[in-house]
Amino acid sequence: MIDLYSSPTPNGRKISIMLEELGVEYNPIFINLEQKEQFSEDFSKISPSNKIPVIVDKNNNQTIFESGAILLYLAKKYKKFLDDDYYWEIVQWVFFQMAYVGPMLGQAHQYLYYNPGKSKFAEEKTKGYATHIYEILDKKLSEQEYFSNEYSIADIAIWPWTARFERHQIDLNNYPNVRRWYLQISKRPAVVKGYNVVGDFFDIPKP
Ligand SMILES: N[C@@H](CCC(=O)N[C@@H](CS)C(=O)NCC(=O)O)C(=O)O
Repeated sequence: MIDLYSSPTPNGRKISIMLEELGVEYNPIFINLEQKEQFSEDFSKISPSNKIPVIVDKNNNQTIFESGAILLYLAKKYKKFLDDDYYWEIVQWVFFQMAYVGPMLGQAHQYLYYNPGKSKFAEEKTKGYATHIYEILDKKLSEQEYFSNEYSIADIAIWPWTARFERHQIDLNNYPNVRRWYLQISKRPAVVKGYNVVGDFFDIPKP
């Protein structure tokens, strides 16, 4: 059994989607970020950065924080969604998500969605980053169906962030290849199930 500490956010959803895709038995535990449960003494012991997601694999007593590391751990353990022949292609897109897509779109949400009007500079800067990110995603997806030869942890890492397109003010209709990929992945039963496992439930946004 794997315990998943999570919240209904892009980083949390990556892991519930992965676990659903793997068909692994897991126990989702809601960490209510609004109520600051991430700072509780117990949670701090398994999450040094006080952030979700975290997994505790009870089978071997392995605790892991950071969603990219968790995806790599699960892919390696269950030998799925990380094809050896395409290992570096997949890993580079996972790192691209971790280092650029997540941090920049996360900042865009702060300035464009939660705090509009506070800093014109930050709004323009993060809008520019969001546009750049979608241009990169759209180009790659114009060349192939997924971020690698087949559906992989790269898609699982990136997709939940694109599901927040409204918050970073991106019209998916301007990125036809991302739109095609986004809608295709939205229909996967594991994605539909993994989208809502803790906290309030939401519909998957449609462009
Ligand atoms: N790089 C981390 C980022 C995790 C992260 O930012 N989690 C957010 C939710 S999506 C969080 O727990 N925020 C709570 C806080 O910052 O207090 C990962 O990918 O796991």
